[in-house]
Amino acid sequence: MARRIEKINEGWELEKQGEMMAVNLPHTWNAQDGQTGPDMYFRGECIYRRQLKKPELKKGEQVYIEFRGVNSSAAVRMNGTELMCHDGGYSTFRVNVTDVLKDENILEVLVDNAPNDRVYPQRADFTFYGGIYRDVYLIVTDPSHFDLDYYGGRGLRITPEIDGENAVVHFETYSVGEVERILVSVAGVGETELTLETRDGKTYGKGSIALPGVHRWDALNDPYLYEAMAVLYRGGRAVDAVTERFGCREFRFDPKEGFFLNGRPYPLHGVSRHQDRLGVGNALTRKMHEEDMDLILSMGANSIRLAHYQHDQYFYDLCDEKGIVAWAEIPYITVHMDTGRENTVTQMKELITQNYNHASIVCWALSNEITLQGVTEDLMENHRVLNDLVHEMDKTRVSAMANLFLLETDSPLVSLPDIRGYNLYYGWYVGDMEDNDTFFDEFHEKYPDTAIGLTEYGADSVITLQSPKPEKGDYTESYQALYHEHMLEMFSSRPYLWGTYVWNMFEFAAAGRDEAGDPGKNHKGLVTFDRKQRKDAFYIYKAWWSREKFVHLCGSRYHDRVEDTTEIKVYSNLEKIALYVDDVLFAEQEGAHVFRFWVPIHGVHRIRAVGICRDSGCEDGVCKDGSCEDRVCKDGSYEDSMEIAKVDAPNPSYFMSLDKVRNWFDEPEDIGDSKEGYLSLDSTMAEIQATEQGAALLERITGQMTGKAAGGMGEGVAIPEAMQKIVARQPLRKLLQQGGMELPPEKLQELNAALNQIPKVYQK
Ligand code: GCB
Repeated sequence: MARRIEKINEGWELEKQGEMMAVNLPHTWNAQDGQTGPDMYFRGECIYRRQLKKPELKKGEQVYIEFRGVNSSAAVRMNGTELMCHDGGYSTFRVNVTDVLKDENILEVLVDNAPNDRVYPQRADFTFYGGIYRDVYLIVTDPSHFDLDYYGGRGLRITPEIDGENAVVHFETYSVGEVERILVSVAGVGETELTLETRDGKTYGKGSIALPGVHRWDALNDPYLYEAMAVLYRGGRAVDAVTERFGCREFRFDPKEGFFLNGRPYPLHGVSRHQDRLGVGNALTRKMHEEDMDLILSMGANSIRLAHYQHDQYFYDLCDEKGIVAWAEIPYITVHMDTGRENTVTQMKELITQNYNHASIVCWALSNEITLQGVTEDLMENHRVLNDLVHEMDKTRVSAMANLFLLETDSPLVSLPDIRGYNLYYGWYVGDMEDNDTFFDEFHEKYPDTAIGLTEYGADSVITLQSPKPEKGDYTESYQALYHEHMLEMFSSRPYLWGTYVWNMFEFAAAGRDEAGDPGKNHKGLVTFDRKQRKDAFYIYKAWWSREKFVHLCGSRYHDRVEDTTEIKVYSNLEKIALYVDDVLFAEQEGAHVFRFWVPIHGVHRIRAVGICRDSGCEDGVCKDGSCEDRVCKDGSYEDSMEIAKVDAPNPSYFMSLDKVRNWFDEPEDIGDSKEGYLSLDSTMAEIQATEQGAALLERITGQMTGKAAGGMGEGVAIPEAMQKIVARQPLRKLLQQGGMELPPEKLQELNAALNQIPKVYQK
């Protein structure tokens, strides 16, 4: 009865710039050049071509080709006839090819990832890999079938409604062709026949099934899914069927107490995920999706922001199955285009239609950092349209937005969606880590009735870079770890935050970037781009979030150490750590999450940290009676070890070339002498701004600087009033460095000398 579905990933030919090559799908033509930056990757049109034998068809049967993701635009041709065009690189679309089918056919897909002013994304901090990078299927259906033409959906919408211990599940079906009846069943529960109504050649079915004693989808605790099947009958026969899983859960966002799931507080401990990986681009296999999910779960996260676009259906399926609470969004990002509204609407309709039944998804996000170039009336209107669309299409979830840190908290845009989040990078691009705390304290005080979350935060690190004196902007694994230690502490005392999302779980390609000697990538990942190395920061999250007991020694890649006494830092979710140096007990420490030891070194040392489990029956890391939750400690194996060595000179591979970033062991640049009582490069922005001449000088400099921040994303940005407080505390010298202004020493001296002509004014 069911439709016939065949995956047609094999045997394609790619025509790229006049050259032909044989490829299998999923495929991207930017797997290499999209990851090496800066900005050199091929963006243009290529053609994928494949022969297709006509399947055996019974009378009236329809043939569709289903594409699960083609970036960014696609035109589908069969035997030279163009059948459809699709704009948007992240959603499913289908094309009905029945009328043009011959015995032997040529299927051609013209794929284009060239820049334009119509399709989002156009400007963002990630690579827009071109290609047919997700699966392609051939579908044969009866002339009567669940609708395959409506925004890539599956023709079945499932809406559970919970009332205490019980639930009612509402079903809506959309179908075409002659329909006699539609039966819907929930496995192990029951069956119902839908009420049908036919309008404009389509049949709409409606009905409900009661679930007494409903088994809730309770995220990681119990991600229970029901399975529903809808069967369409014609002429007394079942001719088409679809199955979908669904989950029953209640959730809400409380401005004071954060996120609630099934009536209980369930703070969302999240990470963001970009889908690509090293050498593969966005053309992932299922195994790769599974590996990503396993890494996220093993760190203890319970929520994922699936940024910045619709992800593979398979990944939302994994979220449902594993119990992850998911944030879904469209790639309406960075810079608003007056000519792009239609595309935002289509992408949102596709996102919701295709993903409505996923229990994991709790919100539909309208945009990300869309106000980089300010808030215009057209931008506002675009958001109103999207917000209304979300509410019209889905009464069970909320609309959301991820705001740029520069967006004033009193902007009407901030209060437009149901829930809101800010992307904050204090402690990385601007300001200090503590500015994150202040931001939320002030926001919460000013808007106590508004639910607020942290939709992005992070710091870059390249795994080889190490420092005993980590500093913002040094790209070391050490600074990244410190930064995240702070953020976790900060969250722990702000229970009103509905969720927090690390940017990013994985390193990803950002062709516009050129940082830390590894161009084309964003290095904020807690895990490397190839998924092979977990950075130290990964383990501070595990220490706070995961119940799987472990001990992790930080700095295992910081082998050669110049300091006489070195810091040995341990992350663990156990309460007591014993540290051994060269197999002799050095010290024991009780605490939580972070354990710091200061160890004098000379020569080569073996460092071993042993976690001591306090569960009943356990003693000194040994679970005597096997009562530990995962029983691992019964053999005392909560431990980690590493080797370090005292050396005379710093190992140059631990730091970046000096022209890129200053390091802990560098002398500060010689900026010439500075007169007391006069401004200098070490004066704070506030001190400089307080003088008329200083302010004028600053205006010239900062104008050049903002364009350089965040891989060029900052072009055309003005720093609004709200930011000034944070900027004001920074010495100019530091700001120049962090803003990416690499001034040669003579320029620095010149600038310092100019400032040194200006007397300081008294400042409170
Ligand atoms: C952001 C953007 C994200 C960037 C990130 C960064 O705020 O939303 O796309 O990758 O900053 O690393 O700068």
